[in-house]
Amino acid sequence: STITILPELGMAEQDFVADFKRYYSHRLGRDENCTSPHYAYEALSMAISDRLIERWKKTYNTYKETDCKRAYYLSMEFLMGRTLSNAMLNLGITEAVEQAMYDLGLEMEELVESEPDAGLGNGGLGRLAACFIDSCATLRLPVTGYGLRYEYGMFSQDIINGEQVEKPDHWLRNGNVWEIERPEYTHRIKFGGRTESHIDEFGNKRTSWMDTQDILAVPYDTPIPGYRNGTVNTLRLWKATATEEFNLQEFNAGDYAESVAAKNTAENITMVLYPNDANENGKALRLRQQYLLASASLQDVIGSWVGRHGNNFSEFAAKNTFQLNDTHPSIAVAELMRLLLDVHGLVWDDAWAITRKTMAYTNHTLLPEALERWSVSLFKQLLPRLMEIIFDINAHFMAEVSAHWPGDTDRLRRMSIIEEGDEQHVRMAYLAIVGSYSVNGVAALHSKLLQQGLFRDFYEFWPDKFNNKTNGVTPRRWLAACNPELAELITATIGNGWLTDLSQLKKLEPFAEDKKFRKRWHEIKQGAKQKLIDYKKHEHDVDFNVDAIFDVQVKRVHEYKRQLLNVLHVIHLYDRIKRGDTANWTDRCVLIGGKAAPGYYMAKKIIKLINNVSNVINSDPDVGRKLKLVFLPNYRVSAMEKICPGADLSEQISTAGKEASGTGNMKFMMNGALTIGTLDGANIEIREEVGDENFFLFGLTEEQVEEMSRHYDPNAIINQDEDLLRVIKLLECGHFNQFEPGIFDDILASIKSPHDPWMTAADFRSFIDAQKRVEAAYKDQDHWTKMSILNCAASGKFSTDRTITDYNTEIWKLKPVNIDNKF
Ligand code: 26Q
Repeated sequence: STITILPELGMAEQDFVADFKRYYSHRLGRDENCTSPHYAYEALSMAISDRLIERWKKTYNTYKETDCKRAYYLSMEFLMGRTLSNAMLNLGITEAVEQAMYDLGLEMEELVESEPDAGLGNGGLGRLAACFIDSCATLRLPVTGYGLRYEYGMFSQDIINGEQVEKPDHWLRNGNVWEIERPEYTHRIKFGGRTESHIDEFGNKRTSWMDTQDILAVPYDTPIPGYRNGTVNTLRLWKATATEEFNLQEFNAGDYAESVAAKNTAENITMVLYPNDANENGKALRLRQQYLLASASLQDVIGSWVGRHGNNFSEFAAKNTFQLNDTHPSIAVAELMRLLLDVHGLVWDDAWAITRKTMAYTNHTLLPEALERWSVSLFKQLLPRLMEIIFDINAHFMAEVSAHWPGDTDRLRRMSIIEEGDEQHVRMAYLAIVGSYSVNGVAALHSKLLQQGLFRDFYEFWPDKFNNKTNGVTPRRWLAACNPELAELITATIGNGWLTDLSQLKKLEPFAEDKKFRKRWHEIKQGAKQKLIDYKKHEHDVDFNVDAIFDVQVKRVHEYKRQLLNVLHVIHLYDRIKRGDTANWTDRCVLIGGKAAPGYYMAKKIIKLINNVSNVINSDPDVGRKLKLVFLPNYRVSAMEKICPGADLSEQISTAGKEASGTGNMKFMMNGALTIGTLDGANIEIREEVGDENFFLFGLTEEQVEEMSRHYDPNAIINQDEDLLRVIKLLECGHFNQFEPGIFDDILASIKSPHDPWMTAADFRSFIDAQKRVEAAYKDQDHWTKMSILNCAASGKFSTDRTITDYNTEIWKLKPVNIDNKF
């Protein structure tokens, strides 16, 4: 087939192939003797990247010329994964390129697989940022992502003797063909030093921040193409480098080697992503990273503003808005004040009015231990001017509160941005709330709990600031690209409108009653399961059968996510097999994957337990094909793209009230998995959309968890439940750690503790019963397929196109910009 690619740009197929060949042989200097697919991947990516550049410049210039209102998504994490397939999909050239590569004797899949993941994030929050910027581009919204260009992304996970071993992820080793360095937009970032104040000619207090040790922030831009719409937005990531004079000073003193070595201090700032998905408190390097992101991004936006409007900021808030991805970049509130006051000469009230109309804050967690606090002494040392400004913001804010509630000193203490105690701390969430015009949670339950619990006082003060934006995922990557067979069936059935309006999946609903359609749906699901088996065969010699339930839990390993509850269920199934209690058995293959924060002791123990249980079960001839347990090492974006099409059952089993939203739950649903889940985060909304009859609900509600935690007695629960008692006894007698005595004692103690905040024992019975309903349902394959179709059909709400449309209509208020190009 001769498929023409974008002839207007001189991008016909023959030109494309010529470009590919030229890059391969002349740019990269390879020939037919080169066996590594990596260079073919690079040459192909360069040829494709060329096809984005015209649109990118056009988009950039259109935003500038129209002087439209713009939004900036500030995030310490952008978990982008791979770029190649996504770029081809959004340009609409997937099939043409595949054919062209095939004609050259190249296997597309091999090229795609040789791209490293851009793992610049921990999990949900980072991947959400990536899905958001995809949807912004597709919705033609003028939104720029600002983040950090970590030299090392999320560590890669090896499992050795059942334990997690972290390996650094040097993802940039072979270069990155998708980024463009733009040294012309470098900004200077100050650290340390001291401040000095004086009164200016108008009687205003003015402050200088001096004797600082500066570093430079250099931007690297990645194109973010919309879905076949001509828009190409920008993800701008900052790299820290040393300043010129930083070296020179030392050089003049004769310490050449010292001065070159000192460069490291500066460049270390963006060296590595912090691999904790909860707060790692108090690390100075982390605060430096956060300030670098905030300051460089704000200077970038303000610099371009001043270029167009001079020092007139009267329209700044009407034309610019910053969305803060959790508190990680929330020092931007104080930095915007500093830039407006100290650099651009505004007075306090004007600067504060602008700041408060410009910043918006998204919260992603209710866990109190995950809330960011910085010690005032560290803050002062690293960022003295910022600390002063935060104290001033707090003084003004405290005056506001006491005007509203005169004499309520306890309220002042509770709401203060500065927490008093042995040592003073800055409460970053409060700084974000006070400095923002919008505060949102990421699912309905989560937003409600924020208002009634964590941020109750603030909600009482400013009810209109608070709102909910239920998360989503981009259907381009998480359905169209990762599951092309299912996507093709959907398009053949209801047309291709669903790609940009996922609510159209509703049109699949009647086809759940269509026998032929169901047969095809089932074939595709089984095919995806087989592919998953083949993919896993590389690493495991476990033989799992395609007719078993594929029961999947992939996410960061955390006690609140309760991978432990999942393992207890697996041990219970094993125990049933050993006791011969296998009437009406349904074969099951349990897949668990996820990384533990390197310093999280219990999470690492849980990984070890999963692997030990897996070894015992998978090698027991009594068990055979009835049950398998597999730990999937190094779970990451590109692994999820292979996993989610092949899942039958999605495990979303967090303790109610603890998972803010979850987004893996949405990817699985879109790909036709059924959910077994608690009433937590977005699970509640998933169940609402699909109906209780197509969802396996279990467990305590958030209120019941709260209530029970006051008189929780796990030992009584264990003793009253034969099945649980046997599971606990198997663990206690060391059945899964025959040669490693005592290694699971702490896990056992946590289950039995009346202070176990995750209430694993409390939900065991209800979980086991729900799993029984799963088994019964899976026996009726045809009915299961119906439910699978209905899950996909009901997943329309969980597109980030919907989420971003809500952010835009209720918070940002941007107008879509048509990039009028004929290509
Ligand atoms: C903070 C300080 C120092 C070092 C690390 C951190 C840090 C880094 C990442 C704290 C938290 C995170 C990530 C949190 C996260 O991913 N939260 C998840 O966000 C998803 C998107 O909204 C939700 O769906 C999940 O429920 C939530 O757990």
